[in-house]
Amino acid sequence: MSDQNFPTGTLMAGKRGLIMGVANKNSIAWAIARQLAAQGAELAFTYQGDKLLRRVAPLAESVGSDTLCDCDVTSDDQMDATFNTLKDKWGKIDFLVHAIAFAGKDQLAGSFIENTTRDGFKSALDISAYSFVDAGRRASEIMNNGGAMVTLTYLGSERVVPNYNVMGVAKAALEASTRYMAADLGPRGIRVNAISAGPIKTLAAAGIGSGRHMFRFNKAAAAMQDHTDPMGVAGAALYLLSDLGLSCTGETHHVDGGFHAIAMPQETPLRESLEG
Ligand code: NAD
Ligand code: 0WE
Repeated sequence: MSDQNFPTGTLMAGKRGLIMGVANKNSIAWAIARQLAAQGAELAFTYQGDKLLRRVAPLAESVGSDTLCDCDVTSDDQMDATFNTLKDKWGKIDFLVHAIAFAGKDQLAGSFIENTTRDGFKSALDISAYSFVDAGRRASEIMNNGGAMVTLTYLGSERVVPNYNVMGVAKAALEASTRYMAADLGPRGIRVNAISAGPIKTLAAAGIGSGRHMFRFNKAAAAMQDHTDPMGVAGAALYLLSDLGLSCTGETHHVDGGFHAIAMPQETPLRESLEG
């Protein structure tokens, strides 16, 4: 991250919301949480199991949050408990951040057509796409008119990225779900958008085959010839979740240094960086 000073202000003053998907300080959801907190938001967090509570609890505390819910999105009981907790504590909420994705490691390598199993497909789509529909429905039931939701997606939904495989299919479903959710909730003034981030070094991006090549290629081929800064993703989330985002809904907004806009990069920087 280029610097840790998230612009302060009052864009989110009086607004309350749930952040799903913080695993550690490198999580995209954590950059978003800090930016929202710096603009006055009151936050609640979910975490995936006891192992991550040790990491998430001190982060939550550092932004003044005392609401942490153990929530594996494949569990209806834990989803019920999470949203009941919010209802009991706050009554209403104003925003939801969804930054959750998972596919089995065996599904994220080699040939898509050969390696994608029925169970692998189901689980990737369940955790990475249905969970936004499910959380979005539950959130909408306690959301003030004028609220907003954001999810995180990746270009592998639109174009082929080697090894991203079934996750690309799940992200395509997530983006389509964003549009249908936007249509359903639009009449209530609730906006639903997705941010398509470029590659960022998080837990979810660690240990992927071809990771070094991917980060280097993305930097070289992006319009800005640099890595995606999570602060830019956090800034986009602030825009979409605050009243700055009025009338923007059903959108997939790219924050990737312009990588998505380039069909063919200039030869020189690409060759230098691929050889270097
Ligand atoms: P991360 O590992 O920090 O976050 C992923 C989160 O998903 C973790 O907190 C993990 O606990 C949670 N999760 C996975 N399975 C879950 C389940 N069954 N129930 C509840 N939570 C579960 O990594 P990140 O890169 O910050 O990922 C956040 C989002 O951003 C993901 O949707 C990812 O696809 C998306 N994204 C990441 C990148 C990147 O390069 N890092 C780029 C574009 C989009
Ligand atoms: O959405 C993601 C990654 C999501 C992800 C990561 C893992 C790693 C560990 C989902 N499931 C798992 N399962 C695991 O077992 N990104 C956008 C980051 C990412 O992942 C890639 C990428 C990029 C970019 C995988 C292959 C190619 C590119």
